[in-house]
Parts: sequence; C-alpha cells; structure tokens
Amino acid sequence: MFVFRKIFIVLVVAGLLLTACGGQAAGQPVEVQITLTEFGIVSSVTDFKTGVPYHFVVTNEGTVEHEIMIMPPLKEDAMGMAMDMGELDEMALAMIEASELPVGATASFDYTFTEAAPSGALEFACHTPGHYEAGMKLPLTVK
Ligand SMILES: [Cu+2]
Repeated sequence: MFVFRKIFIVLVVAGLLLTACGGQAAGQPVEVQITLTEFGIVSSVTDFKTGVPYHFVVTNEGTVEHEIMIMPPLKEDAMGMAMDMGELDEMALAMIEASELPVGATASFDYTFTEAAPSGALEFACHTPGHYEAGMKLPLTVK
C-alpha cells in the first residue's frame, strides 16, 4: 500500500511539472501566421502587445516574389518622392527581403514591439515595386 502511494505522489509531481512546462511560460514567443498573395497580406494576428515576443511565420502563396515589412504607412507625398528601397528598409522595424520569399517559400522572423502604436501608425507592407500601391498592406495596432 505504501509503495502505491509513493508512486501516486511521484505521478502527481510529474504531472504538475508537465503542466508548468506546457503553459505560456515567460519568453515563449507567440506564433503569428502571415500569408502573402497578389496583392494582399493576411495575418492571424493584427492586435499586438508591447513586450510580448512574436514569432512571425510568413508564407508566399502568390505567383511572384514578395517581401514583408513592419513599418509606418507611406503617405502620398512620401510615395511621390520615390523613396528608394534603402530608405524604406531603414524605416522598417522588421522585415524579410523578397530574395528570401520566392514563390511558395516560408520564412520567419522574431520581433517584440517596444512601443504602443495606435490604429494607423504601423502596418504590414510589401514594398516590392508596385505591390504596395496595389494593396499589399495590412494595418496593425500595438497596445
Ligand atoms: Cu508583394
């Protein structure tokens, strides 16, 4: 009887440990699925929180190369100024370049927002020439 009781306790302790590990432990990134097409961006999450590590998994389901950036929306005048790709890259908080997202490819990046961003302050965007203008953008918020 004593032996059975001991085994029971061991099982209970093991169960508690497994539960603790299976939970959303601190530092465990939240996975976000993003799909790129002509010409659109779909994300499983668009409302983010500061301080939470996110793991973005981006799949190009289109028929041409795409890229993904997290950055402020481009205003008409900024677009008119014809910013080059280098300037856009500098504005981006995070990105995956088009060379890493050929047709059918999946690539990922990790990003943790450090500042809140109200509606209209940030978006996902593809700045492969012509794609942004064709609608490859998706607003996001950070609280
Ligand atoms: Cu694109």
